[in-house]
Amino acid sequence: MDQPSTVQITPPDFVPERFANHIVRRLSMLEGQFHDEGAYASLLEKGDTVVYEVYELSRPEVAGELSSGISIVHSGRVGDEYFMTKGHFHKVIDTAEVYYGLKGHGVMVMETPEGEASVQDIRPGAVLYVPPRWAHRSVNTSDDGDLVTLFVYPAHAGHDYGSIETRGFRKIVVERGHGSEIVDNDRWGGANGGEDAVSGLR
Ligand code: PAN
Ligand code: ZN
Repeated sequence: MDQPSTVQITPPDFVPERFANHIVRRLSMLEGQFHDEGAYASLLEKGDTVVYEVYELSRPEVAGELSSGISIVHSGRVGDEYFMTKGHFHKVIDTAEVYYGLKGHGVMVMETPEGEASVQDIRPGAVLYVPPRWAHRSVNTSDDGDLVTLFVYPAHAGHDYGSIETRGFRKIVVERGHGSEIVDNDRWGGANGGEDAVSGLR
């Protein structure tokens, strides 16, 4: 039987080796996600920079278990759009997730297959509840520091990246001269556009 365990997730005692999985996602893995394709191509030409990293305490992927870890979205932009995670629905779509802000600031961009959208602030000390059925993507809106969060989700949830890879989220987060702004994603073709693309998830 597993024994209770403790892991230090913030400095000074953070030990990366304690985490089974270290996932590193580079710019090339986010192809097609940023709205300014020209800016994406020229940034990639300069180097395949690390956009975000995840240290995960993975557990067996069965109901009853919880997976947890820390997500670190680095600071940066592709054109006017902030660095962000790929984002996903959970494969078992009626599973929720909790995020806790540890460092930096940003937002969680969320949406349901039914067309609802929500964008919530993430700051140190904030507990963000992502209910069942809501796809989620974290975005670092700071120009000079990592966005670090703790996450916990049911270990059998799984990740479904497909529909997000195709059309992105309904909302994107950009810098237009006076801080971050949430605007419509043109790839969705309007407020109600694209519902067909996610109908397979219902
Ligand atoms: C998190 C995310 C993590 C990376 O563990 O997987 O922040 O984001 P992407 O999976 O979208 O690349 C989570 O939400 N797990 O369910
Ligand atoms: Zn998730």
